[in-house]
Amino acid sequence: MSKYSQDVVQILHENQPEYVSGQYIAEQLNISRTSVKKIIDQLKAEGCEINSVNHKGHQLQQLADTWYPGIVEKITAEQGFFQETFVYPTIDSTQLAAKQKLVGNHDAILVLSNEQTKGRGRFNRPWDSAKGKGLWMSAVFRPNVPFSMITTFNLFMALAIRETIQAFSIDDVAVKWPNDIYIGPKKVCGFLTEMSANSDGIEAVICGIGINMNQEASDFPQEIAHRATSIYNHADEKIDRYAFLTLLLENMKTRYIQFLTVPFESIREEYVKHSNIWNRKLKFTENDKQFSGKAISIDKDGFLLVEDEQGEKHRLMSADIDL
Ligand code: BT5
Repeated sequence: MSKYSQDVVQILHENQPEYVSGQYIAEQLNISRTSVKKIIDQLKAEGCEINSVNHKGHQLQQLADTWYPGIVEKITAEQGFFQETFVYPTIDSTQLAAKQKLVGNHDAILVLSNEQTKGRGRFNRPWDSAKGKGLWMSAVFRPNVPFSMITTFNLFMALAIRETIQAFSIDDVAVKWPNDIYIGPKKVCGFLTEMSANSDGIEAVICGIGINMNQEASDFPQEIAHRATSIYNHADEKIDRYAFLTLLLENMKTRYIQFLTVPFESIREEYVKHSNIWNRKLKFTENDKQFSGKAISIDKDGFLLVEDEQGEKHRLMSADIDL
């Protein structure tokens, strides 16, 4: 996409819901009206809904299912949390990119891509990251905290993600400790937290988040179709990716400040209330060990306390749980 089409999208977006004349856009960008018309046609072809009316101009109704860097940067600039934002149409993995970007600076960084060709979950499992359907992002944080605190980072982020999805879903959204967000019996989001550290302490925390926003049930690959869902499947209308991103970043910022300033204890009740693992038999896989049991509680460090079928207690830092 040319620089001018980015500029045109931005002008239309800034003026939404007003009509903007071709003449005005041409003057702003110092290009001809014919070029403006061509760019508008191209934006329509890639999926932007734009009303064009003679003698009135162009009115943006809806952006295409893609990330326009200028608009994402405007959102992050207004928020003032991330110093650097990188937006890609396609990339292997935002998590890999974020790890490369964090070297040699101290910035909070946001990496977004419209598609990932090698999205990964934990243990290198593939993460389906279809083009234009979801939010595939990695956020680099720079907390100046002791190592021992990092175990609770995930829990604060889980609440930020859950409440954002809930704002767009008509059905209940729940956290599945430690890394998933569910709607009913299906996974709508998976996230992971990785850390980079040196002898001075934590250098960065890199949070990779995959959220299924607008998939239809038939969009998921067969292997995961029975256990994956999107927010759209639980909403009255298509999810506006920019409104979603704006709210998510806001909630992440709030929860991050909370993580830095208050202990997990103060959000534990809220976390427990929104978790879907209580009062049911669960199957746990921790490393290579498997057992069935019940989740009892989450302790102050964010570890899950579990009782297996033999009555033995376990304190888990992480695990795979089958509901
Ligand atoms: C996770 O791993 O759930 C963490 C996923 C993190 C993905 C984000 S996207 C942006 C950033 N860049 C990356 O490369 N990664 C992060 P895990 O708990 O290991 O779950 C992986 C499992 O979820 C897979 O084995 C599938 O069964 C299932 N799965 C894969 N894609 C899915 C999808 N789109 N929706 C729901 N489930 C999916």
